[in-house]
Amino acid sequence: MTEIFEAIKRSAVKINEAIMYDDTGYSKECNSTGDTQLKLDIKSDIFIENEFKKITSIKEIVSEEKENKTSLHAKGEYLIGYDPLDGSSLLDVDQSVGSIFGIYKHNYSGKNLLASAYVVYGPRVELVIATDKVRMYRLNRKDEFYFYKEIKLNQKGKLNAPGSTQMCWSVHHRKMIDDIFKDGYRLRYSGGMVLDLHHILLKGGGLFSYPGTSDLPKGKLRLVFEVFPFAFIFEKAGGRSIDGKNRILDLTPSHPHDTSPCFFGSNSEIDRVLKTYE
Ligand code: P6P
Repeated sequence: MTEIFEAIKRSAVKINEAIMYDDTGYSKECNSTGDTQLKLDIKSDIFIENEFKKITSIKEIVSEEKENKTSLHAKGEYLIGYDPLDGSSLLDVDQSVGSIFGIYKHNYSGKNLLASAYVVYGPRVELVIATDKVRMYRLNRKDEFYFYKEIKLNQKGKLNAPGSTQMCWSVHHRKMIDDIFKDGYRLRYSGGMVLDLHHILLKGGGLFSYPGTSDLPKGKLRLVFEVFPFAFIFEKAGGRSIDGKNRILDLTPSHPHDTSPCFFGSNSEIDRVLKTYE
């Protein structure tokens, strides 16, 4: 699997340079969800696919930017689901964005997720890889990633990142979010999942929520490319991730682009969600 992480590092350097200096405008294409694609969405996806093509242990990949799976090497053992540039709609306001990767075997279910990783393109470029533990790396002046620290969550945090359209929240979800703020939690929400979850992970805990709402009953975030990889990371860091009732990693999507309501956090905050949603 090491060669996969090395490929992610190489693509991260190229994507970061493209973010810094290339055209942040829209292309004439749409992705499978009907979102108009940024030129950088397409470019990032190509960088990553070209790196993964070189690795014979990868059997198949599926990108958030493409409807269908791409077969690579018939004898490969790994399947990779990835979001090449999550939060790219924030690039025009110079907001940190990221790439997310899930490395699976057999199929794209939560129980078959072997490892995950994400890259944050911000003032620095930071890479987080979760296998047995969660390890964070930073990019140096020579475009090399060096180990910086292990990430661990406390039992309880101080940050609250409430996603989705508030006018579409259920009554019980709104009360839970309000109660958390009444307990003194700080609002930290950028609209970019990678930065918002990275923030909670590095600050030791809290709650990120993207619930089912009246406009999006199954939530907005995609299981294979976004939710499973971060659920794996939060659990390996000592936290948890649920859909309001079930453990996220116990879920099996019927389609790679399936979405799910999702909550990521420290144990204390996830217990609070379970009580609210039971
Ligand atoms: P909302 C970005 O478009 C994204 O997919 C995630 O990165 C982010 O967490 C979410 O959407 C934000 O959605 O509805 O809160 O603006």
